[in-house]
Amino acid sequence: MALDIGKWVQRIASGDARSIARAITAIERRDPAGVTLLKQLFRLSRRAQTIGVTGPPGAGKSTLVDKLAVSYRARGWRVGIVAVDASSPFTGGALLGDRVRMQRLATDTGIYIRSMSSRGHLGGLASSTCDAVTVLEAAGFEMVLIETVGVGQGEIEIASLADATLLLLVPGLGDEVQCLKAGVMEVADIFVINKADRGGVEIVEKQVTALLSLAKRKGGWQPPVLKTVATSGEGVGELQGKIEDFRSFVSQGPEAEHREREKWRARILEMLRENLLAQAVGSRLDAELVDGLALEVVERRLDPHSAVETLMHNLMK
Ligand SMILES: Nc1nc2c(ncn2[C@@H]2O[C@H](COP(=O)(O)OP(=O)(O)OP(=O)(O)O)[C@@H](O)[C@H]2O)c(=O)[nH]1
Ligand SMILES: [Mg+2]
Repeated sequence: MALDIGKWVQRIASGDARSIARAITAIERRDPAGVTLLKQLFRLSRRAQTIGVTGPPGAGKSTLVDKLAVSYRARGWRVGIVAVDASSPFTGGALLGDRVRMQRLATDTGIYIRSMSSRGHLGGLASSTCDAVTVLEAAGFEMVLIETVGVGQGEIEIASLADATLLLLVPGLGDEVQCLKAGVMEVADIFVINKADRGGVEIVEKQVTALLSLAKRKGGWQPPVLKTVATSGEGVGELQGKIEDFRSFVSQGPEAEHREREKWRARILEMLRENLLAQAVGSRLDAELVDGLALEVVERRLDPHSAVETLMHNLMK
């Protein structure tokens, strides 16, 4: 059946959940219709506030995101949730958990939940997530919560694209806190120690505070370290207060005007990079040549830099 883009756009704008779901599926599949759709949706969309929630598997991200969503909803906001790879292989039952919460929240059209797989995004996971946010913005959602497992670089990048990024930690992480500082520590605006009802909270708190005191933040924002019990909602109100504080800090900062432009600049260049690569790999790049070069690199007859030079030369011809 031929798709009427105009009708599709209209239905999304009216908030129709099935049309939104189809749009996000088209984005995930890199369906060309998805791009046509996105162009029209972008002009309709009004910027939503985005909050990235990241952290290790099972830290309580979904539970906290639900609590935040319900609370923002109670303030009259329409809230979208994008959970990237909600069914992490580490925690198994997460998918079932997501179904249960979808049932609970699905009766309210002011809340929309969507899971996206982190696998198989040719065009880049961050791009797909940004596009999904555009769809939700066009559908009138004013707040979008983005949940990612803070493991891969791509996931960390997504969380860092949000207006505010929360990093969830839990007691008993031990040495993992040390590992985390490599990538996620830098992008987190607010640190949340969840499962504060469990023992060992002070230890994580000390570790995080110690790490934070070493890093001087750009713009002078000192990321707060908060404690929550996502299951009971304890500390969630305070967390929302800090999110608000951070937002006003950013909006009053000297780089406030540039921030948005810089964000889009980086996004556009990243999209260009993805496009150029897709084009090269798709049509003009000789797969056999790449295989041959890879083999030469394996056998140490060629270094990877020279291999790329050969490919560039080949593409420019
Ligand atoms: N005791 C305690 N349990 C919690 C808390 N928050 C979440 N949990 C439980 O921890 C488990 C994992 O919670 P999720 O919200 O699914 O965690 P997640 O970080 O989204 O997990 P993945 O998406 O699979 O990485 C669930 O059984 C929750 O009920 C908390 O504050 N205290
Ligand atoms: Mg989850």
